[in-house]
Amino acid sequence: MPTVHILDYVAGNVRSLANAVERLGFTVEWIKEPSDISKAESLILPGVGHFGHCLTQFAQSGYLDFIHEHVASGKPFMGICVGLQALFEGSAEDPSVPGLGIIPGKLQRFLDSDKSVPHIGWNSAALSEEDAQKRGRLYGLHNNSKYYYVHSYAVPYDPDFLEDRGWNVATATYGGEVFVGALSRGKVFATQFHPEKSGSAGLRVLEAFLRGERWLPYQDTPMLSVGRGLTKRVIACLDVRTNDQGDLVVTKGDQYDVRDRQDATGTSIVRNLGKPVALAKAYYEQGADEIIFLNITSFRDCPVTDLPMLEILRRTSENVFVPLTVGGGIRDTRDQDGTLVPALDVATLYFKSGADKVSIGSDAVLVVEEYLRAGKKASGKSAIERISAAYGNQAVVISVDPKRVFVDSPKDTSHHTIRTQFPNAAGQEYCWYQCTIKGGREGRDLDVCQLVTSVERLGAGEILLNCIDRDGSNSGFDLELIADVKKHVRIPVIASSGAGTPLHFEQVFRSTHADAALGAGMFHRKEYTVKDVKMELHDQDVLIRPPGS
Ligand code: 1PR
Repeated sequence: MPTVHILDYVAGNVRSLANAVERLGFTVEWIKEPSDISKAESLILPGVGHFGHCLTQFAQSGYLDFIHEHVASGKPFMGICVGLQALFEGSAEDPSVPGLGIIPGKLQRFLDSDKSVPHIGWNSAALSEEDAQKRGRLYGLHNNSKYYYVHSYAVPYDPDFLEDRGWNVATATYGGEVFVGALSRGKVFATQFHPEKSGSAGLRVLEAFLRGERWLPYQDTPMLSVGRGLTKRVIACLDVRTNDQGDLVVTKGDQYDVRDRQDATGTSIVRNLGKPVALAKAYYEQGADEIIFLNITSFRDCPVTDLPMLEILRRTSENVFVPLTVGGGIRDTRDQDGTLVPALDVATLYFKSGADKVSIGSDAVLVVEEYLRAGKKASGKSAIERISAAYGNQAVVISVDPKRVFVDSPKDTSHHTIRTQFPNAAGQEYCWYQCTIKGGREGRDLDVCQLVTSVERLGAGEILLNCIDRDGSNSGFDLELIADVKKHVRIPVIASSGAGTPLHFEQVFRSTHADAALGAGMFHRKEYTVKDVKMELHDQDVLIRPPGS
């Protein structure tokens, strides 16, 4: 089997890239030290996280000269995400650290006045229509396909600047900004998106690079025609726990209660809706844009010894080429022998097993309480801060488990209230959203706005916004909660809890600015597929990634 070399500098999920390369029939050799680069015929430089951190690591470990040499020799080279950014002269993310300088220009941060930053999700990488028709598909890129991006900094697209220097450029549009999605000159190819996380469209691009197929014939739209820009994401969520027989199963609660009453004996049993790896694969094939696994009883177990959960990730990432998030138990923890295991090490275990993001629930609430007690002074020691410093804030999702607390008037509480269209039985029209920990078992004196604004400052990259009142209800998302949270943060928000039909997804995207929406029960019970949701959204003119693309 032909071999490709991948530079492994221990930043995030390189396992998925290796899985994708192997799936395409190529063998991976890891570059462990600079001189290994001389042996490489085809070299991939993956990258996630912080520009300055990555480039400093390359420089200190002596990689820069070898990368320059490889590129100059005219051998195939592919840069992915920060691997693309590294080719430029520098980035506003860390102006003190120079890039490789192979391409003139610098990266700028996206403006967040009109949109969420980081830019997370599926967007285009399109050549001009004229170029596409004249030359074909650059490394298999298709103007109608969507690819998975996750970054806050980008190369602004300046028409002709790069083309005049011999680069072919595919662009993407985010809000009013047009930026470089992919570019190539000679045998250098670089993508701002992650091909290994971009479903079959991404695998086609990776395969074309590995086979050295720089231009593939132009293809008319083989699938649903979609517009340019960032799509809304449809996510499938799998709540995982051990059932009464000791098997790890996907379960689903009603307002977080996952036990069914059993007949005659009256014993309650954990609802078993299927096997995690098989369900994740099925949702991927139906067109899910992301998969989330939540280990919902992690507060009882020690995740470091929770090998089955790691195994679920490893096996899923062999077949599922969209982003995987894992949550449950991401916090400083004690191993069975009493050794303290920092949250960063727990997260690292998950990243190495195939996770792209980790989701933090209970620990985020406790950290924010401490942060507020300290007069909004960050300690620098929390799991959020440490993991985002090491892996980038896009890798840190905060899962929020709120429930409504009704009051007669906003004056009756110090918390941020909303006036709801759904008063309670006592006729109270105001409510605040109370944060809970331990899977909703313990309410805290903290409201959702305090939580989300604080975690954004501490370095979180995304909010997974559940709602205990709506969970498992099939009655639709809590639009009031979602709209309110979106007003308070710039980072993306995933709407969760209550989805019962495809129309609920249309509703949440139409009436709030949610960036993504998640379903669980309706998919697990096989009432609807992810594809059903996407087709409904497409029919209603909501921009999506076409299922099966
Ligand atoms: O606190 O960091 O250890 O993380 C624990 C994680 O487990 C948290 O993200 C928390 O939300 C989750 N969790 C804990 N207990 C439960 C439970 O159900 N008993 N599940 C639980 C939360 C909520 C959603 C659910 C949506 C959509 N699940 O993920 O999938 O509500 O459901 P629907 O579409 O069927 O309505 P930590």
